[in-house]
This record gives sequence, structure tokens and C-alpha cells, in this order.
Amino acid sequence: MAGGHKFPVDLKQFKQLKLDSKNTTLTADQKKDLLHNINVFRDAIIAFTATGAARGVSGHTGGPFDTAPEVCVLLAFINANPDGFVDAMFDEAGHRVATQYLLAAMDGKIDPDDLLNYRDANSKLPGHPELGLTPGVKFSSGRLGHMWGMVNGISMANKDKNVVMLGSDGSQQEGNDAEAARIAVARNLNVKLFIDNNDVTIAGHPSQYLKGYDIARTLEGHGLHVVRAEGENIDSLYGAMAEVIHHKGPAAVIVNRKMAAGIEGLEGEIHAHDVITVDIARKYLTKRGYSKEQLAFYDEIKSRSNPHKYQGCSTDKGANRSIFGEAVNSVLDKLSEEEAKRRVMVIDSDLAGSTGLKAIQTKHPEVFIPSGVMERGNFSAAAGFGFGSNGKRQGVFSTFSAFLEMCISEITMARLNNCTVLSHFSHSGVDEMADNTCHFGLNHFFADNGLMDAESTSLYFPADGEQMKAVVNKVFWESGMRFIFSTRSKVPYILKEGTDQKLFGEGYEFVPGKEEFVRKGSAGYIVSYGDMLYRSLDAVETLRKEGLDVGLVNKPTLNIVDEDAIRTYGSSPFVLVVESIAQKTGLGSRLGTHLLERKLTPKYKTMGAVKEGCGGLFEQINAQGLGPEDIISAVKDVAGK
Ligand SMILES: Cc1ncc(C[n+]2csc(CCOP(=O)(O)OP(=O)(O)O)c2C)c(N)n1
Repeated sequence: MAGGHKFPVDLKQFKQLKLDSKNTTLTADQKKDLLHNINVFRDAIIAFTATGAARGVSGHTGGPFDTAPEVCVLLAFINANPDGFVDAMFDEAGHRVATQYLLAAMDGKIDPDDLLNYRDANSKLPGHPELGLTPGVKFSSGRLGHMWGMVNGISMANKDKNVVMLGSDGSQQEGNDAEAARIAVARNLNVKLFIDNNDVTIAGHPSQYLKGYDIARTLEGHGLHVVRAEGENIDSLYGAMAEVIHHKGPAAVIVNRKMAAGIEGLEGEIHAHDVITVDIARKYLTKRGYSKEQLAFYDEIKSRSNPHKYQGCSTDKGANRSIFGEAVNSVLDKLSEEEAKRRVMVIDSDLAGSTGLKAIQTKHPEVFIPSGVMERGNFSAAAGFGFGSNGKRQGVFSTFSAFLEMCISEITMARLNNCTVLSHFSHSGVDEMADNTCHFGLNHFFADNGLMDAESTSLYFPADGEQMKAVVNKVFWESGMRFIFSTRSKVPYILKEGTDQKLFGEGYEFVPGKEEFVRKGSAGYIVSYGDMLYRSLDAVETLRKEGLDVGLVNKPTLNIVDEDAIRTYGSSPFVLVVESIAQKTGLGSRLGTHLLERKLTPKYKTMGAVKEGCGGLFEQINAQGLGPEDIISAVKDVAGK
């Protein structure tokens, strides 16, 4: 594996230390050995996470680098008393997966050289830990705030053992952790938390954007035994950890530190959350004594891109998730600052740079509220802003599509309160999602969860950047609940047939609920939307050249039936739904009903996301069976050709 690259860090140097948590101080030798282990662990984390930067698949270095001291101390505690612990270092911040991969390598479950495939497609080393996928990985994690609750139950099932969890100041912002704290205290569970309080999340420093947030006081308020420690002072950290392990009942160490301490160019910086650059990694590792030859493998790791050339669309691409923010700006530009502030509130969930809100923060700071990793609270705040306004006031909310699943109940209550809220869920589907399965955005239709007589809820998934602008402009001031989806990946522009003009460019007007005939055909129709539209168009063009007159319908409003359009394609020989969200809950699971209710009985087939991810970027779509050839063969299958 790893193209034959050799992992530069010799993991055998790691000492099998045993430390008894009854002793709250370290001897000079123990301290020396611990510091040695921490250095080896951190070298390894830096060495292999930087391959994510080299191959262009991103990743996370600062978090797993930070928690190395806690992990090394815990390993020594567990070594000394294996029966005293449940055998896993649960981590509520799943992006710190590098820790788990390194532990698996140290356990002999994966070859250390394989670590150099971090986040590569099909490497089984995706962006978050997935139980059952990677040998040696002991749990799944990746949605913040989802681990502690389970750790409580694991503790209930293992009363005579400690259950340890690595925590983070990002994850602790989630409401779930407050519920988990109450359960842990009420049941006096032996859960032990080690919370990396590095004051960095994705979008900024919690001390700046979330005034009043104080993890130690919060957990003390719940009734946990809390000890504060200086994370980069091993005596302070060790003493606090020993005390907490020894304490009977739930307890936490709040590990205060600057993120990426000691890494030149990263220490205390927000981007330390992300993957380290090869340059910074090289500098760090060279200083630590690794030779040029040992680090030469970085030069051989290259990014790959999708070799397929899609027909019917432009070669240039637009990032719909960013275009959303620019489109909102174009609406705000028409208002005075005072009116914008009074009528619009845009709330972030620590992902402004990823979901397009950054552009709004920059150009219209008067409407922007930075907020924490608290999707439910933020969504409800956006909904409440529009409460009673009938669209005159707009709350704008945004996060990744995966986390829509967290907000379903809040959406219901917002609907029952006739709230007006415009939501943008980016990172939809599976395309270019190296973060893998827990980050897939699959269940958009869950947002349309009202009754048939309820105020209408609209789900929009524009196919390209021009259509995104048109959608935002059209629906911004409407009342009710509107959900707009975009992908992590950029998408090309759909072109007018046989020209290089953009189909949704000048002169195009978006009409909510209207389905659009991109190609008329007599053999049957593909119905698609979002990022699958250009892929479907490519298949349609190929099939038409082969003599099969397939048509293509774009359905940018996912959950409203266009009666004229459905009659046209429903009367054709076949309908194939092509989408990148879950086949189980997507459009394909509904359109068949819509057809039958109208006594339309074409041959029918659906294709969408059907399995867990393979890691990597463009490879994800193909791995789901949604590649160009797959669409062509599905058409031939349903057409009986
Ligand atoms: C429920 C949920 N919301 C949002 C995210 C996206 N996300 C990943 S990491 C992160 C913030 C990370 O902060 P922290 O946990 O403190 O990690 P550190 O920056 O210290 O590595 C966010 C918002 C997520 N993974 N899960």
C-alpha cells in the first residue's frame, strides 16, 4: 500500500509505560518516558495527516496533535490496570480520527505504512472513525455531541470499569452533552472526560464568538467532579488525570492549551483545526530529526481528479455553497444597513467558511451572528426571528446536510409556529465527501415532515450556480420554511442544447414547483436534480448519440409535483430517477406513488446513494453506482435495451 512509501516514524520507539493512577505525581524517569512517548505520537500524527494535504483530500491535524498527551497518559494507566477500563478511547470529536488510526497501528491491527493513505479513496482510513470498516477502530464518531450519551450507556453496562472519553470545546457546545452530563451525575457513572479546551473550532475562537461559554463551570454546575489542567505541562496534566481516574463517579479534566502548541505557523491559529500543510509538517519533522530522504514520500503523493469529461455542460465550475452566500448578499445589497439589520438575521453554526455564510459575514456584518456548534438552538433562533412576520423578517440558517437529521423536531415546532426561516444545507449527497459516511447528506425529505394540510415547506436543490442565484432571489422573502441544498463539490454550468450559453443564465426565471425539460425525448425520461443533473445529461447525450431518444427533466423543487410535467414524462415508456441522496428516502421513493396516483404507469427505476462511503473525493459517486456508465446501463435496463 501507500505506493510503497515507508512511514518515517518508528512506532517501536513508543515505550510500554505503566502508570498507577493512585500516584498523582510522576518520577523524573516516568516524566522523561512520557514526554518521549508524546513526541513520538505527535510526530506520527503530523507525518501521516500531512499526506491528506499532499493528495488534496484535506483532513485534521491540530485536534489529534493536541490530545496526544492525554492519550499517552491514558495508555499508561490502562497498561497498568487493563481490567479497570473499557477498552476504547472514545472520542466525541470524530475528526480527530488520526488518533484512532495511530492506536490501531500501534496495536498491530494496521500496517504503519498504510497510515500514509490517510483519507484516500478505498484506503479504509476515511475522515471519521467507522466501526467495522477499519481494523482496530473501536467505535464510530463524527457528529459532534453524539458520543457522551452512548458512553453513559457503556458505563451502565460496565459498572466496575472506567469509561474514558476524549472531549473537545467544539463538541461540548452541543445540547446532547448537557443531557449526558445530567444522566452521568444522576447515575454516578464512572465516565471520565478529558476535554481539549484549545479555544479553537472551525470558524473561530469560542472565547470570542460564544461569550459566557465556560466548560468547567458548566460541568461543575451539572455536578461533575472537575479538575483544570495545563495541557502542555505534563505534571499539571498528569496530576489532574490521575485524580479524575481515581475519583468515584463522573469526572472531567478541562485541558487548557493553545491549539497545536509548538508547531511553528500553527500554534493558536484557527486553521490548526484543519490539515497541516506539507511545508509545515516537513519543517516540524526535520527539526525533530527526520531526514530529507525519510520525508521524500510527500513529493510522490499527488492529488487525483475525475478524468471523465461531461457533455452538455461547461468546463468551468461554480461552488454552489459559496454562491448561496453571494446570492443572499445580492438581496441584502438592496436594503439600507438599518433595514437589513431589522429584517434579516443570518446565524452560523461554526461552518461559515464551508456553507457560504462567510461572504455575508464579510459584506453584511450587520445581519451576521456567529454562533457555536449548536444546530438545533441556532435553527430555532432563526425560526424565532421570523416568527409572526409572514416573511417580512427572515432568519437564515445554515449547516451541512448531514446535520439536517438533528433538526427535524425543531423544524416541526417551527412549522407549527408558522415561522419563516430560510435554511441552506450544504455538503449534500456524497460527492467529494472524504469525511465519509457520517457526513453524507442523505435525508432531505425529512425536512418536509408536516401533514398534508400544513403550511407548505419547500425543498430546493439547484443544479448549478446560475440556478442557485435564481432560486435565492425568488424565494428569499417568501413566508414559511424553505430549504436550499448544495453540494460540497463544485458543479459545472448546464448549457442550452448545442450551445455554450448557460441554461439558467440571462433571461432565466426560477418558478417554484416547476419542473424543467432539459431534453425532450420519446424513449423515456430521466428525472434528476442538483449535482446529478449534469451527470444525467452526460448519459442522455451519449444515449441519444447511440439512437436512444431519452429525455431529461430537472426537478429543482424536490417535494412539489408539477402536474403538467409529470403527465408528459409519466406517459412515456419509462422514468428513471437519478439522485445522490439516499435511495431509501429520496425522490425515487415518492415519485412512483405520485405517478400511480395519477394512473401513470411507465416502467420505473430509481438510483441514489445506497451504501457506506469509500473515502476520497470524486470516487464516492462512482462507488455508489452513480457514475456515467452506471446511469447509461440503468437507462438501458429500464428501457429494456
Ligand atoms: C453535529 C456536528 N456539527 C458540526 C460538525 C462540523 N465540525 C467538525 S469539527 C467542528 C468544530 C471542531 O471544534 P473542536 O471539536 O473543538 O475540535 P478542534 O478544533 O479542537 O479540533 C465542527 C463544527 C460536526 N462534525 N458535527
